[in-house]
Amino acid sequence: MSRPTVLQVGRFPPRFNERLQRDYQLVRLWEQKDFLSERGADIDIVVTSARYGCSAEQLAQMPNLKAICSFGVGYDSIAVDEAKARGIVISTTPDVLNECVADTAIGLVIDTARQFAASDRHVRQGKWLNGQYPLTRKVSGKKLGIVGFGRIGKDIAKRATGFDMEIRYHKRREDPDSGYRFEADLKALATWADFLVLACPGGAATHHLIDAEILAALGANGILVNIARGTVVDEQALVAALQAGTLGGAGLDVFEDEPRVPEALFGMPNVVLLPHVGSATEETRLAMENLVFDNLDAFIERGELITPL
Ligand code: 8YV
Repeated sequence: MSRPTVLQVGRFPPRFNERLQRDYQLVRLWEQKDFLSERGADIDIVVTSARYGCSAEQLAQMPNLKAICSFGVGYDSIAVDEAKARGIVISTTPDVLNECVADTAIGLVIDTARQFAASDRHVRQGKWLNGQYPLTRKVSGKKLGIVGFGRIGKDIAKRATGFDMEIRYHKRREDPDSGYRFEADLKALATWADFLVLACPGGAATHHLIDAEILAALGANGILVNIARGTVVDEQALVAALQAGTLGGAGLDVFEDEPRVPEALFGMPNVVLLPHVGSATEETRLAMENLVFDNLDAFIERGELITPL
């Protein structure tokens, strides 16, 4: 393909923006808001992210679109069915972020159970001078349920074995080669688990999978950790369970309406709130960027993606 026109849906960090601008014939959608309605037919390739996505409405405005290269592993914000129906290929950035996201999951398990973030606040606010921080919950040797057992879920399990945890997982179909115990019934997994970690894709199929019933099953000593998508959890039910003390705690990297986080959670010491930073390290974000460019270049040169969906 000779010099295709690439649409960049939203702003990335400067290094990423500059490389796109330098190496491609680029349209920045946030700078030319009417471009799609006026000249959408010019666009050959979309560069987007799990955050910005590419909607069915946007797709309809780009009749000559051939490929979508997305930064991130999640694709719930991309109109995948509409794209596939038109033969538009999609790439994401799988694998390169597994380790950092799995590290974040384990970090949240530890921080939520041991309340390190709240203990840190205790020190900073001078409260240690008036007394010890209350006792918290042990992590090692506990029961860990993992919901979604793809590459990230397996990396979480691998790390948890180092903490002598007993591990079971739930997904749509059993993975007989995984070496871990499958639990077909999500409620039974939540009842069994001390920690329930969500590592499944977002989207319609998992919307509010974790509802009031599952939270009640996890119980007053149970901890929920979400590094997947905010939409997987019924956030109102989560807030209610934490307020009522019927759920032991929550470690959350993702929310239903980011960057808005329910203020009711702010004062809770048994809740850890992260601003969607699972993959946000220098090393991993560079690897994700490079994979976007590798996909773009492979598609422009050979009409093939390296990591197609
Ligand atoms: C990023 C993510 O925050 O990969 C994903 O699906 O949610 C994260 O790694 C996201 O890609 C940034 O838009």
